[in-house]
Amino acid sequence: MVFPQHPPIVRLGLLFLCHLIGVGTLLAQPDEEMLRSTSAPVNLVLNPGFETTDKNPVNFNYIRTGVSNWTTPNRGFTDYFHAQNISPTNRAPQNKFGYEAPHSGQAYAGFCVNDNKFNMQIEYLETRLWLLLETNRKYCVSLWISRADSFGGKADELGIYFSENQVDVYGKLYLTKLTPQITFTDSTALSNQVGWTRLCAVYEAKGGEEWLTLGAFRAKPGVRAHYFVDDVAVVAGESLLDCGCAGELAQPGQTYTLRNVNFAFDSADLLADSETELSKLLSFLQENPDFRIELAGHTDGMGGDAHNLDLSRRRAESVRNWLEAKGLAAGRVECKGYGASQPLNSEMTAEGRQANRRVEFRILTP
Ligand SMILES: [Ca+2]
Repeated sequence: MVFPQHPPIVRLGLLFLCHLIGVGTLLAQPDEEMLRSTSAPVNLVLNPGFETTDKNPVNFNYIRTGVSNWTTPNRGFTDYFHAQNISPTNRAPQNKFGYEAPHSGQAYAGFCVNDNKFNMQIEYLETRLWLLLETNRKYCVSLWISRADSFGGKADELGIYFSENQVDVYGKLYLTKLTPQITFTDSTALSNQVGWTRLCAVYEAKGGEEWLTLGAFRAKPGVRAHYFVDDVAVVAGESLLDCGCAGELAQPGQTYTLRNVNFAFDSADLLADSETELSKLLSFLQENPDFRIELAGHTDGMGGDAHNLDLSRRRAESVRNWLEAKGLAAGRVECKGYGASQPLNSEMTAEGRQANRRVEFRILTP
C-alpha cells in the first residue's frame, strides 16, 4: 500500500478513521502520542521487514503488487519472497535466487542490480516515511542485506536516496541521474552470500524528506547481481556509535572520536558528563564481542611533549578502567597516548585546542 499524498497529520487522521470504522488496517500503525512519549528510537519506515501485505502473501511475487507501504520507482520488477508463497521460485528460504532464511518473520524483498542477459532488470525499493525528516537532525539509516547465490556478480555500491517527493520514473529503467545521499561501499557486506550483513550510516537531514529509495544508482553494465533485503530502518541517532554501525566502524582506517568525553584540567580524571558516550561504547563492545579496540588519547599542544604523552596515555587508560569497572572483559582494549602529535585543528584558538584534546578508538583487525 502506498499512502495517498497527504501530510503526515492527515495521514494519522486517516489511519485512525480506518481503525475506528474497522477498515482492516493493513499495518500495525504506531500511535503518534505513544511515539512521541517514548524514549526508545522509533523506526520511521513502516513495514520495515516486509511482513505486512495488502493481499494474501501466498499469491504474488512482486513488491509493487501487494506489499504494504512499499513500491518501486521504475519499471523494474522488485521481487518479493514469502515462506508461504505457492510458487517455489518466490518462497523463503529457498527461491529462484538462492537460499536465505528471512532476517525477520517470514518475508523479505530482493532486487537485481543489473542483468546483462535481458538488460532490463535494475530494481529499486521505495517507501514513504512515517514522519518527515527534520532539518539538521541526524538519523541512523540501516538495512540488512544478503547477496543471492545465483549470480556471480556483486555491486560496488548500493545507495539510499531521500526526497521530498516520490521518485516516479515508471517506464524508465535507471535512476542514474539521482545522487544518493548515502552510499554503501563495504565490500565485505556487498559480497556476503551466507546470512545477513547490516549496512548502516548516519544521515543529517535537509528537512522535509519523506521518501526513501534504495538500490544501485551506479550500476555497471555487465554486472549481474541480486540482493535480498530485510528490516530497513530510519531512526533518530547522532553517530556511528549511536547507531551501532559495526561494519562501518570496522572499516580499515576508520577512527571514531568519542563525543563529550572530558577530563579534569591536566588530569586523567573523567568528568561525570562523559558517562553518556562511554555507556554507548560499552554497549557497542558488548554487542560485538569479537571486537578489540585501541583507545588513543590526544592532548592539545600546551605543556611539554613528555608530559602530554604521559597524560594522553593515562586518559585512554581511564576510559579503559571505566569500561572494565562496568563489566567489560579484560584484554579487549589497548591504550596508546599520542600527546599533541596528531592535532585535528589549529592550536591557535581555544576551540581548536579543545577539539585536539580527545579520545579516539579504532577497531583492531583480528
Ligand atoms: Ca522480514
